[in-house]
Amino acid sequence: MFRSGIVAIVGRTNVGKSTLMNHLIGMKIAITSKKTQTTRRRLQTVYTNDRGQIVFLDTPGVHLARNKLSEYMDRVAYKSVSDVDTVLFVAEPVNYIGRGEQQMIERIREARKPVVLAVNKCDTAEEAAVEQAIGLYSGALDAREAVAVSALKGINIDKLTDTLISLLPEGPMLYDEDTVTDETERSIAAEIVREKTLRNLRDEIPHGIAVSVMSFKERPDGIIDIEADIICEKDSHKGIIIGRGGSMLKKIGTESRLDIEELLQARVNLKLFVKVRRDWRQNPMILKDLGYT
Ligand SMILES: Nc1nc2c(ncn2[C@@H]2O[C@H](COP(=O)(O)OP(=O)(O)OP(=O)(O)O)[C@@H](O)[C@H]2O)c(=O)[nH]1
Ligand SMILES: [Mg+2]
Repeated sequence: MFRSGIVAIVGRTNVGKSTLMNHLIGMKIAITSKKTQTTRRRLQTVYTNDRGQIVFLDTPGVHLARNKLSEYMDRVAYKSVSDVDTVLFVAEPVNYIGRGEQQMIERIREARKPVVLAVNKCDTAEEAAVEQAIGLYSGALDAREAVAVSALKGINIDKLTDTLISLLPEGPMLYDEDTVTDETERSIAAEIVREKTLRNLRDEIPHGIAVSVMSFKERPDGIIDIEADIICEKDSHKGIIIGRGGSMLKKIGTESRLDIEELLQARVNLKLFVKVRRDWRQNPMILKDLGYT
C-alpha cells in the first residue's frame, strides 16, 4: 500500500525544524542558523521511498511578532496547519510550553489534524528530560506518536519517516519520485547568501537583512554568473556587512559561493552588492517585492 500526503513542520523558532527537514529528505535545501527567525517563508520539499511520499512544508518558527515581516512569518506558520494531512510538531527537551507554542497548539487542535511530536536535540539532554518533554507536549497536543530525535546527529530520523508515512492516507505519488523541491535555484541561492549573513553577523543586523538575486546567467562553458543584493536597514549596517577593507563581504561571498557551487554542481562567479532600504521590514511594498506576502 502506497501512502502520500502533506506534512507541515511547525514549532517554536530555533528548535531545529529546518535542520530536521533537511535530514528527513537527505539534502540541504532549507537554510539554518543558531539565530532565531531563520526561516521566513514556507518552503516545500518532497521525500519519496517505496512505501510512500511525504511533501514537507517547513515553516517559520512561532515567536512574538514585532514588525510586519515577523507578523507575516507567524501567519504563514499558523495558516499552514490547516492545509495539510499531518502536523509534525518539533520541540526541544524542555519542561515548559512557551506562549507562541501554546497558541500554535490551540490552532492545531482546532484544525483536528493528526500530530506527530518530534522532540529534537535529544543529543543535548538526559533521557529523563527528553521523556518529560515527550509527556508534556504529547499531552498538550494529543499527539498520535512521539519520537525523540537528533537532527544534527542523525538519531531516529528513519523512525520518524516511517511514523509519518504510516499516518498518511493511502494515495498515489503527488510529485515525480525525483522531485526534491519546487524552490528555484535562484531563490535557494538567495537563501544561502542570507544564511551566511546570519552566521557571520552579530546581534540585530542579520534579522534586518534580505537577499535578492538580481541576475543568474549560465555561460556557454557552464560557469554561472550570479549577482545578488544584500538589503539592510541602515547605513551603519552596510558598513558592518562590508567590513574593514571589504573583509566581511568577501567572507560571506566565499562561503556562499562554495555552497551554491555544491548545490548547482557547477562553477559559480558570485557578485554581492550591499544596499540600504530604510526600515524595509515595515514597508509593505518592499516586503511584497521580496516575496514576503
Ligand atoms: N545540538 C543540536 N542542535 C541542533 C539540532 N537540530 C538543530 N540544531 C541547531 O539548532 C539551531 C537552529 O536550527 P534551525 O534548523 O535553523 O531551527 P528552526 O526551528 O528551523 O528555526 P526557525 O527557522 O528560526 O524557526 C541550529 O544552530 C542547528 O544547528 C540537534 O538535533 N541537536
Ligand atoms: Mg527554520
